[in-house]
Amino acid sequence: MPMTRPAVLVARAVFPETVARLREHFDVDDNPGDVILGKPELIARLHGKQGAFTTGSERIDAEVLDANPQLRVVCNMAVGYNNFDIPAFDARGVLATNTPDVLTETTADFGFALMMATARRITEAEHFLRRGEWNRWSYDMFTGSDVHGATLGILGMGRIGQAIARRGALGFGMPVIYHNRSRLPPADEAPIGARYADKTTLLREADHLLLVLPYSAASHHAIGAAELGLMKPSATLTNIARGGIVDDAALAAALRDRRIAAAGLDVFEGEPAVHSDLLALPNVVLTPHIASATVATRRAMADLAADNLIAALTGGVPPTPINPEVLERC
Ligand code: 8YV
Repeated sequence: MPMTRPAVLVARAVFPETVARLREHFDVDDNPGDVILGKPELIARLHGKQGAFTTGSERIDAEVLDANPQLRVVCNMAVGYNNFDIPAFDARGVLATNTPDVLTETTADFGFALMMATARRITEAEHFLRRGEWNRWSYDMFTGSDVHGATLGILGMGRIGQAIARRGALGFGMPVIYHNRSRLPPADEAPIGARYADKTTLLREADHLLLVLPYSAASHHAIGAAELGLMKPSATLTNIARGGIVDDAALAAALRDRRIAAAGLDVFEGEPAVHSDLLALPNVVLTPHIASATVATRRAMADLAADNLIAALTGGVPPTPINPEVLERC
């Protein structure tokens, strides 16, 4: 009698090689047309599936899990997992996995690039040139603020935050100040000269502030009008973490009134929609959630999500579980 293979859903289009690899182990229901599945379609497509390969766009909550009690594991192709209701996973013994580490350096490169583009007004200047408005040099044309030697502020000092701090301290001679739920051990602070501070001090002292903290109810609108009001008028703010950490309407008002100099945003509240006030402003660099988007890193993320799915459903040890305590029930 042939053994029945587990069935899995690959919720979004991914590398054909990843799907082919999953087909070696599973009956795969994939989504090559990359249709975004609303909750009813997601629930329906998960029927009969033991596993799922998801991205940040699929919300997996109690309703989805209860409608699919056969589901044993959901593997996110992302390090962030605010699209998962982890207590609901825990309560039902469903394993959740993510893709840490493989995207750290790539995401840090992008965060630094976005901060530099923001400080040096690169996209604003490019739009000016493309509009055909460049007809002479002038002493103050697109003057921005220096990155080298400026104070780099980091809110959320996890793996990506530390990778950005290394770039700033070692490559650009930036004093680094940070705030995080927990302070780094001295051995991690010392090589980059990172100084731990309370959030108010961080906001007051940073010349370039980068947000690299996970989204949760606690970090919702961690940067709003009051926080922006503490920042230097010459400061920049860069968000590569998650939409919702910044109050986008308050940020747009602060940028419009030049209460801070500029912002770089890769993530937005309610993305892919972008607040219309932000779209109208010149002093904000806007990118469509691409911080991890290099070919090699997206491939590594897909491979790691697939490794997790295969291990979880074939008796192996998933490399990067979020809630390992449920593993024995998987
Ligand atoms: C993903 C991300 O591209 O890993 C994360 O948390 O934000 C990005 O790298 C996105 O979440 C799609 O899954």
